[in-house]
Amino acid sequence: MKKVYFAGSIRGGRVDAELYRRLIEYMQKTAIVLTEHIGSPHLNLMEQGKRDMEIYDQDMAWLRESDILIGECTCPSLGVGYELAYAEKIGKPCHIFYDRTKTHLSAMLTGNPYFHIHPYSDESEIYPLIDAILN
Ligand code: 6IA
Repeated sequence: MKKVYFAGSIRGGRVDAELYRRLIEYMQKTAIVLTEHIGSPHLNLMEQGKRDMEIYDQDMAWLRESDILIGECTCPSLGVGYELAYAEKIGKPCHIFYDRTKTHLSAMLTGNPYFHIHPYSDESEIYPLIDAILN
């Protein structure tokens, strides 16, 4: 089974947390999702300090361990942007999903041919694409 690093906004905003949870649950049928906490409704966003260093170290280790990064980028997140750049640097394939009816993606992503970008206008379009990516 492929190891997926799923990236989604945390401090950038949790409006899409439920969507992340559904996507993660779906991917877990055929893959190992290293970052399943991204879909958790219980993250404490205000926690600060030393723990951030552990989060960073753990996430970078998971990213190096992963086979592929899948990001949901409708809700802009500095952390996800950072992860995408790091993933490119270490050569991990990156698939980016965003709802084209809700946002315009950064030119730093759409302008970089390294990234596989999948705009969608309905969530149902995502699932067959995930099937294709994970097989
Ligand atoms: O800038 P953001 O917080 O929106 O960045 C989100 C991205 O950074 C996600 O794709 C995660 O992989 C990573 N990330 C950011 N915060 C955490 C985290 N914190 N735990 C794991 N990965 C994270 C837990 C709660 C925290 C706010 C104290």
